[in-house]
Amino acid sequence: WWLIAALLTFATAASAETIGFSQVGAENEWRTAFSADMKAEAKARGINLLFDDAQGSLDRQFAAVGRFIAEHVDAIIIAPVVVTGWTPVLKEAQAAHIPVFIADRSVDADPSLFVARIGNDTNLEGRLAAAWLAQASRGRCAIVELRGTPGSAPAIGRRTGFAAVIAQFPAMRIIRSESGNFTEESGQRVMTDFIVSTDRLKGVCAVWSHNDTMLIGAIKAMKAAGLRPGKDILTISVDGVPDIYRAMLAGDANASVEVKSDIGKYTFDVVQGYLHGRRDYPKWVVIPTDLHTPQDAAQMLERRYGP
Ligand code: GYE
Repeated sequence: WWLIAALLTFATAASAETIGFSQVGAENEWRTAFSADMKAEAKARGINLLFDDAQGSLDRQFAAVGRFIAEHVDAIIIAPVVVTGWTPVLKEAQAAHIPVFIADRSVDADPSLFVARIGNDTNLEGRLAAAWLAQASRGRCAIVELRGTPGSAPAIGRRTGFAAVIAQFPAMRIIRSESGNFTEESGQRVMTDFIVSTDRLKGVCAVWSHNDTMLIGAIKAMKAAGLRPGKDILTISVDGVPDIYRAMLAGDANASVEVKSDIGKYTFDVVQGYLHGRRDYPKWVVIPTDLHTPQDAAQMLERRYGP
């Protein structure tokens, strides 16, 4: 019997997949929730996950992917910091016959260099945000914009989508726009500058932030200046993290476009399906998105993160 047991152990060990995952960093609550979900999902599926946190550095990402290739992993998942620069490293993986999957953010590279991207529609997020604001402001609004990390897919897509919709409304315009790098501190700092440079947001009707976390920082800056976000200044942001629902319930925020962070299941379904022989995946496996307001903030908090 020990022979059978030994063979069984060997068979299970041999079938456990080793998958490398190069993650952007840990810049905010959305990102850390995504990392935690990927780890939990890999564990539940018996995947040996090699996790690398690039701390926002593209060079660190390239180095991590290089290591995964050298270690002959079964597959590589990349959540790219920025869209550019990926061709050489993707070609290296292809030459080593290791399939690559792009998760969350997109890349600007020949699609034949990766199997599929599993991720959200950042342009749609920008359009949804602008459509909400057009309604809430009746199409008249001077906007300050907090942008995400320069060169990152969500900063590009959200800005473009938002701009396309407000272009339909002659009385809606962006009067200030600055990057807050998707972090709370930068969001707070940039908003403090906006408050000074616009004489305490005089005439400003809304803050549009490429993510919730920067807006949380901006809310702090506005409150510190005696302004009333969520009341005198409309807010609209993206992600749907717990803190934004709490801010909505406190009356400090008005709306957020949800981007799911528990996307490990979507990602590993595709990666494992591919490793087991499925070949009919589209290049883009879309993760759906929707918009939430104080009306359903309590439900959202409960649904996603427990009481
Ligand atoms: O919105 C932001 C994070 O790529 C969708 O990155 C993601 C974005 C998310 O830093 O909070």
